Amino acid sequence: VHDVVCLGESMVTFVPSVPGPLADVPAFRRAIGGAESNVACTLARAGHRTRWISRVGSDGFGDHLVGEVAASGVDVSAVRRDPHRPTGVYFRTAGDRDATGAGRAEVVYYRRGSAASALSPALVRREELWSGRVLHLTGITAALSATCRALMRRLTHREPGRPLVSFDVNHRPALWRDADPRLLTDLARGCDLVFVGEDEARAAWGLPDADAVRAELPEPELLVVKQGAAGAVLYHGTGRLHVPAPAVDVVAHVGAGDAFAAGFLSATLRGLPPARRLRHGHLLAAAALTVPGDLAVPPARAHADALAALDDAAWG
Ligand code: KDG
Repeated sequence: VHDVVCLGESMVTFVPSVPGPLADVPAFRRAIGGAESNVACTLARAGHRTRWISRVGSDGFGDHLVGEVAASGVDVSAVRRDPHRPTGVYFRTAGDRDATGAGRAEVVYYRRGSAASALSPALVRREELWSGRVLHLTGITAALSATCRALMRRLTHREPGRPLVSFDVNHRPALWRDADPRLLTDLARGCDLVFVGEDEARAAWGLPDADAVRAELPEPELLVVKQGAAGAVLYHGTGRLHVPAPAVDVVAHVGAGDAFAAGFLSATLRGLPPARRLRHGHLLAAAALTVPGDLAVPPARAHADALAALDDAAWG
């Protein structure tokens, strides 16, 4: 049995050798990306038993992805190879900003028709999905194809015996040009634990702040609204708890949300109280924020526990 099962597409990522607009980048370094496998890898590195469920092509990029995720200690036995469709890839700028320091990072996906976009209710086995205490999903999957949307609807349908279903909204504007991101609200309503950034809630749903998100999403037992450098708010039942984030020198935001989810899930699996869960989320996010890639080495558990036990005055 696993602690956490994560389902979603991962891609080979090409990270530029130099900063600046993609049009000017002469060479790229190969890395891996994928929100759900990031969560699985981070949790595995933090000592949890995790599984990643996905599809990749029968190609070298698929070999590389599966090998890298397995090397983090994740069970990849439920990852299937598709002989007809390729592994998705994507390119992005090196930091969060363009060369002038002004614009947003550029992200270009080559994932339409990918192996993972063929994920569907018929292609995933329930015993593999439900083999953990937690099933972790993200809104990215819902944007990939009609069959992926059908799978997400199925997985977020409340039914007896299912594990705790965790959902990170992960609104990626580039994937929602032809679809209505309010679908993400419907999916979130069927989950037990939901993560969303205040900025995402504004962009995807037009909601102004954390309390407005809770008013829109009263169903999940646990709702975490992340407020960037200001911290995060946890709504649990009728409770509301804000915990500030430690100040860090940000190198790149990519992967920080996934690390936050991993930290929060780890502390939840360990039965830690609500404030500690948020703090473990912040600590793992801080590690990810200070490296250029998606994945960081999480702090040792004893060290993270000692930091999470400091009182509020030491935080924020
Ligand atoms: O959360 C990080 C992810 O955004 C990145 O790894 C790529 O999964 C990815 C996506 O679809 O954007």
